[in-house]
Amino acid sequence: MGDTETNEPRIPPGQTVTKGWPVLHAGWVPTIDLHSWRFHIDGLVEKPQTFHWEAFLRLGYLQVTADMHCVTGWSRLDNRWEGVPFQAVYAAAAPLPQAQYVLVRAAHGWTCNVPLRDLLQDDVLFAYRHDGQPLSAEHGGPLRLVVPHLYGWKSAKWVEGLTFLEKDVPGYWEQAGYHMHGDPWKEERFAPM
Ligand SMILES: Nc1nc2c(c(=O)[nH]1)N[C@H]1C(S)=C(S)[C@@H](COP(=O)(O)O)O[C@H]1N2
Ligand SMILES: [Mo]
Repeated sequence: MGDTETNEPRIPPGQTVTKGWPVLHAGWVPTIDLHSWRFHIDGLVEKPQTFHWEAFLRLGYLQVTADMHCVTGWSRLDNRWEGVPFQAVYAAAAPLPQAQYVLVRAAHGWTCNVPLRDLLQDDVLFAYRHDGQPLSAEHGGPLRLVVPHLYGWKSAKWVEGLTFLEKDVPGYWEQAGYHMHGDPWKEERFAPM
């Protein structure tokens, strides 16, 4: 004891802990073949780039244990993610100084927007394993983004690429009225009226 952090709440306001792992997404689960899988980086970068699966995995490795908070009200605790750290992808992307936001692109044209400073936190990764198992297709396999400190909809499943931008542009749920940032501790669920 004597640790000041023990008094910090573990669960953000308005959330309820779930034991299972709900599956939540718009549209259908895509079938993705690793041989034809590609990851594209474009926008405000020194040079647009495309990675195949092995090249992407070679960028780095990170293991993170983190809670997941869905805006619909459930929280799943202690998810053990393994994957490629965002910071390694950032370094490979060589974004230009004007880049401040990222539009994350996923299967079927689904997108979400995230400020670059949020993605650059130490625990943000592109995950291909969860709780010691390969990430299943329904949970975003072969590869999903994980941004633990924002609501789950910023953790894009079936990621296909990143577009670096100077100005923030709304993604799929953000166009439908969800918050541009999505901090569960501030209950940034919906765009301010
Ligand atoms: N491509 C894509 N990623 C997505 C979504 C989506 O609709 N499409 N939904 C998000 C939402 S709202 C949440 S809460 C999490 C849920 O992840 P899970 O289904 O693995 O629990 O995925 C996020 N990633
Ligand atoms: Mo969600």
